[in-house]
Amino acid sequence: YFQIGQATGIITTTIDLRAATEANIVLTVSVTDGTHTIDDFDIFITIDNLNDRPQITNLPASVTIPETTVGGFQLITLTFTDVDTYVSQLIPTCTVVPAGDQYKFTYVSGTHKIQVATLSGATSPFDFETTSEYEITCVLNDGFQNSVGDVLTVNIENVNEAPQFDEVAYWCILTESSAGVSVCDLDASIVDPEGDTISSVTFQAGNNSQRFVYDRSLSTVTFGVDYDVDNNNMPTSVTLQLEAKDVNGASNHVPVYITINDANDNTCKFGATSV
Ligand SMILES: [Ca+2]
Ligand SMILES: [Ca+2]
Ligand SMILES: [Ca+2]
Ligand SMILES: [Ca+2]
Repeated sequence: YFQIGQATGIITTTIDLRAATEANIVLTVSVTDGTHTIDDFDIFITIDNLNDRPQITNLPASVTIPETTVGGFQLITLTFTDVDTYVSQLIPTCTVVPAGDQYKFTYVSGTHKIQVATLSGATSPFDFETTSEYEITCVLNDGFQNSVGDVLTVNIENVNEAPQFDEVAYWCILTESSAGVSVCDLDASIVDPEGDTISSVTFQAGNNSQRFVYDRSLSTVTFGVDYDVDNNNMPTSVTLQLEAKDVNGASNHVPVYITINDANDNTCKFGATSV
């Protein structure tokens, strides 16, 4: 903090003492004429009214949120103290580890809140399977001193996610036939985001679903009964819900629009013709 002028013997400060963190300092001054040295001269310096470090009083802390948490969720409201501040406003600088994930969090300076950032599409920025913990380190600076040790640990909790279909809907065209004869291919790809085993893929009950069968291994639909549309026996279009469920019980479903064409399977009736 101090230096002495070799020619003048005047001791002056080398820093702004508001940046000093030690109140009691001993300077040992030595003088030499080239032959003899006197070095038993101590100067005891006390810095009065030392600038206190600013503090974030409610950090360190940790919070746990599910991986489905969306933007705007408030993680913490920071509280500050500093008895001697040399800036107009205390504003923390917060950095996130992993470093590439800074965009997932925002600090609102008006309310001192750290919250989950709002991403486009209102999706959650979190994925437990990718990153399960973040560390947000915040530093307050009062113009000369920094706060220390202020970390918010954000733990991400796993949520079981349902299997996902590669399309929002599927279409299928069948021709009336006996059970299992006419077939359409949905070409559906169904995956679980966490890699869980998908335990079942079936049509939900209702709307004639018992008349149709989905084959998981081929991703095809066929009739479960002998299907006949003539005389309005059975409908020519049916919308079913194809449901996929994972081993942990999460399920998801999409509509399958089925059209059943009439086959030329009834005897024609000829009227009188003339040539
Ligand atoms: Ca201070
Ligand atoms: Ca996930
Ligand atoms: Ca998950
Ligand atoms: Ca799952």
